Amino acid sequence: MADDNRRLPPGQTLTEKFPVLHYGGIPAFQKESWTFRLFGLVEEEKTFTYDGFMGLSQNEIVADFHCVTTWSRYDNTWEGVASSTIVDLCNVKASAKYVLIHCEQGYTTNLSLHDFLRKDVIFAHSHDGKALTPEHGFPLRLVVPHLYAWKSAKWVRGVEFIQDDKPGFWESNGYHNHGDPWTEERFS
Ligand SMILES: Nc1nc2c(c(=O)[nH]1)N[C@H]1C(S)=C(S)[C@@H](COP(=O)(O)O)O[C@H]1N2
Ligand SMILES: [Mo]
Repeated sequence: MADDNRRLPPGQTLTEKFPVLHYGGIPAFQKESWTFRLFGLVEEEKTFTYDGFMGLSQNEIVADFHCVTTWSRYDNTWEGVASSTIVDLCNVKASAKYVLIHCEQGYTTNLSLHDFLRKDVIFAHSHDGKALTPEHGFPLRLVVPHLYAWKSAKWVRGVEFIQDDKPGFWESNGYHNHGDPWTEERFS
C-alpha cells in the first residue's frame, strides 16, 4: 500500500507479532483487593472496585502501537473505559494540568491533561476481542496511541491529577518527557 510509508513513523519497523516489554515482573492480580483510584487535584477522590470499574461505560478504539525500541503493530482493537469518562466522574480542578499514571510495583508515567484527554486514550481490559493476558497488562492498562508505548502503562491502578509536570519511570531514566513517534521524541 502506498499509504504504508506515511502510516509508519520514522525509524520504526512493522511487526505482526505482539512483543512483550516492561521493566520488572508480572504482578499478580487479586480481585478482592484491586482498586482503581482517582486522586490529587479533584473535587472528590474516587476509588473503584474491580466490578465497579468494569461497570463504567465502555468504548472501543482501533489504533496503531509504536514502541520506542522501533517495533510498531497496526490495527490493535482495545476495549475499555475512555479517559474522558474517568475525568467526568471526578470533577477535576481547573488547576490540574498534568496526570501521573500509577501502576503496580511503582511504575508511573506522566502525561499532560491535554494528551490524556485525546479521544482515543482508553483504559483497556481487552485487546483484539480477548481479555488482556497477564504479560500485556491484565486486568487493566492505559493505551495512549499517539505517543510511544511506554506511556501505555500496564497494570494501572490509578490516576493522580497534578499542577506541575513530574517525570514518570522511563521519563526519569532517559526517555523523552513527551514521546511523539512522528517527531522521534525518543530520548531526552
Ligand atoms: N507497568 C508498566 N507498563 C509498561 C511498561 C513497564 O515497564 N511497566 N513498559 C512500557 C513499554 S516500554 C512498552 S513498549 C509497552 C509494551 O506493551 P506490551 O508489552 O503489551 O507490548 O508497555 C509499556 N507499559
Ligand atoms: Mo517500549
